[in-house]
Amino acid sequence: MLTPLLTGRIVAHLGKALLVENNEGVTSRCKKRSQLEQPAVGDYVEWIQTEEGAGRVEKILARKSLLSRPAKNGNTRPVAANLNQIVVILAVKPNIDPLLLDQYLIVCEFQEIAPLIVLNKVDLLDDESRQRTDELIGIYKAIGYEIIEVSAEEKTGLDTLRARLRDETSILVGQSGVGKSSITNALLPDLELQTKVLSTASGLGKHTTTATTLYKLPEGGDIIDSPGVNIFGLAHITEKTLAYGFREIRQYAEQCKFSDCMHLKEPKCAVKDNIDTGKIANTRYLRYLKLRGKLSY
Ligand SMILES: Nc1nc2c(ncn2[C@@H]2O[C@H](COP(=O)(O)OP(=O)(O)OP(=O)(O)O)[C@@H](O)[C@H]2O)c(=O)[nH]1
Ligand SMILES: [Mg+2]
Ligand SMILES: [Zn+2]
Repeated sequence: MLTPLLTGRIVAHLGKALLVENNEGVTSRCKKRSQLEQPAVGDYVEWIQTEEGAGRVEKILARKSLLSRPAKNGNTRPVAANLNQIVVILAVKPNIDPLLLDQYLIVCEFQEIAPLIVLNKVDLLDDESRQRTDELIGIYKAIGYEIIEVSAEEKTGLDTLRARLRDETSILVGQSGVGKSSITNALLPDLELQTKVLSTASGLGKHTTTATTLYKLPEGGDIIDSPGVNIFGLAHITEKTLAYGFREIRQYAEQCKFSDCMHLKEPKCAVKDNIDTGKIANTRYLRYLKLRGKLSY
């Protein structure tokens, strides 16, 4: 019997199994054809049904973008496909890790995926942490990054966030515990329902953020909740190209005397000059050096 090819989208990656949602919003637990490359959440696919609620992914349709993370032996593993926004979640607790923040932003710059920074747990801010946080996020605002303040707990700032997520496909990233799942929950009134659908299909019995999962927003658009690990490193980025990932460094690099200036000790370096004028934050420059050191190692 000839089984018809169906279209669908991968909405969760559960280790061995993939959850594929069809055009009617029904999910099936699928394997992939053995020769097929690794699919990612967000991929549009062609698949066939092999039994009730189960199937096999046959083909991955052309991707608009792909976010990967480093895997064993210098390989990369796809995390999410067809994104157009990366939402970096910061929180008062755990402490903000600016080096990790910069790494996420570097990936956004290289992949030309729009970044959005969200500061969660603002309900926990006191005078001292407010001042410390303002100093840090002020640096990012000054170079054009948008920062939205929310509290998933007290449900503040969520309308502003909703407006920025509408009609986009966004992945939420950040350290474990910053509140990615809590924000996802707060944005989805029917998350319980969506979770149930996924849990039944996955057979896991409960929702867990060990799996990257895509949810549909009621206003339109999708958000992908991912596990809180450092999910993407600096794959494909070299010492020579790193400066491109720091937008303010990139801006001044054009004015350096040498076109291959690394902004270290070269004469007439516009980057170093603008650290002195305060146009480039020294803390960002120091992290550029630190990451550069890591890449050369
Ligand atoms: N006070 C406060 N606590 C929050 C807020 N948002 C989340 N939390 C708490 O922070 C903890 C971690 O939240 P999660 O949503 O599980 O964090 P996550 O980023 O999904 O973590 P991983 O799945 O491990 O990556 C939970 O105990 C939440 O209740 C907030 O706005 N304010
Ligand atoms: Mg989570
Ligand atoms: Zn320079």
